[in-house]
Amino acid sequence: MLGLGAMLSPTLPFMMQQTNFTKKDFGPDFKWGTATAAYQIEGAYKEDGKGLNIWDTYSNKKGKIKDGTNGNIACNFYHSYKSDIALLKSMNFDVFRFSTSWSRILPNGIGSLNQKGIDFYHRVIDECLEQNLEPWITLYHWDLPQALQDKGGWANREIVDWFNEYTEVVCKAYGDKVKHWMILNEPAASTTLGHLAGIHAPAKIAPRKFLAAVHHTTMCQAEAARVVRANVSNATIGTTFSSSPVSPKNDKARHVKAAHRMDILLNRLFVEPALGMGYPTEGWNFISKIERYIKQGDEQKLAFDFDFIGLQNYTRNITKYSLIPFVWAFEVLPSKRGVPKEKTTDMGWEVYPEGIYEVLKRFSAYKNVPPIYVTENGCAFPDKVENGRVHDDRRVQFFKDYLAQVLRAKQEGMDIRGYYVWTLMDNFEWQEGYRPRFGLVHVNFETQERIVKDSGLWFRNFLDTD
Ligand code: IFM
Repeated sequence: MLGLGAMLSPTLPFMMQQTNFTKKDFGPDFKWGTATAAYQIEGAYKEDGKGLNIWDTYSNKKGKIKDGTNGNIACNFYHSYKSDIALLKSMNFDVFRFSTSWSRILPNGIGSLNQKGIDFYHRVIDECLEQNLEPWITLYHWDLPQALQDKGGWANREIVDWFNEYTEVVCKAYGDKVKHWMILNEPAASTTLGHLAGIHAPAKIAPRKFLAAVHHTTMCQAEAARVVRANVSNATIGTTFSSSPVSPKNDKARHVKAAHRMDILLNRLFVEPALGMGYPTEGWNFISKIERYIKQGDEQKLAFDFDFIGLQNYTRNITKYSLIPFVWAFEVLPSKRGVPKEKTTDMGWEVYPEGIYEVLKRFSAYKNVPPIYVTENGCAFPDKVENGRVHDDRRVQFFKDYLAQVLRAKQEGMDIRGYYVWTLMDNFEWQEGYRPRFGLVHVNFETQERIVKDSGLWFRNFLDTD
């Protein structure tokens, strides 16, 4: 188990990084892709038999999403998947990472299947294969069927069976065509924001439910991976984790303690049980209460021999002590610590390229860690369309700087096998709505017109070196 000391270990100055790299420097087998999520792009929220999910319910409530929007139409990917996959191919990527919508496939979460939903992902997968792109499926990217939320959702232990049932259906449907599987997307974000901070669906501020949800999510992480192993021949199985370097505001004991807790929440809570290390509870009484939800025999089931882990990194976190009960840790926002505006993104996150190196180094240091893919990295900036072009120079620079750090980690011997951009196209950014634009492709949400941004053109050129 790594402690705060390791997390704070100094890194080489950024100036020493290689900046004139090419695709070849990453090696011939390194995979390049883009990542997406069903709810953020598909739309068609009530079409062809799809059931509602917690984000349909949440975003359609007044006042929940900052710009008053919802994901009902989103990027209309449900109808435009062919041309969107063609755009991805045109930028010379190898991999399309997408998630399946649980309630499109099983409208009530369990029980009867929606054949039209199953057919949709067959069309997406077939289109990828046709274009010589590898489809990578994420089974859960935050859109729990509403019918299951009505039964208690992630706080109900029965979810382990529900999720296994859904996983088996998806594996049986697509397992002969899809060989790369990710079980969960960023479980730390969905449990914390959904059950503790109350700003993501199902929007609970409920510490006990949070602890239950964490344990059930961790159980699902490993149990569903076993279901994939049993149902898909030659599967490569992983799951993804959000990750951010965390450091205390200063070395005062209360801030150091707060940073330790923030680190557990942001970085350790899901990977350590998956690696057979159990829950990281030391020094945090609240988290140690998770034991109440652990039944006999559970502990042995939390680990799985994943073929890879996905790491997702955007920024870093500077933490200070807070009086807020249960958490007692708060981020000192970049704007409050003098980070200049040019060094923050449209999400208010600090651009901190060294951070991706730091998390790669840290996760690589776990004993028995499998190979790592960067399954998300990207940035939102306020892009403008000018004469049919989007000159997103800051995003181009962001990718150059972060990729330099990924390469640095790889050259130091860390087993990093791929890099996937978040995200293919501008989309519904959860509680922020459509304002933050993360895409390589600009989307006009009135007309659904697409324009490949300069960053997409940069990748097209960078990846065109075979
Ligand atoms: O849009 C999200 C994605 O769904 C999960 N990872 C972070 C992205 C940017 O906030």
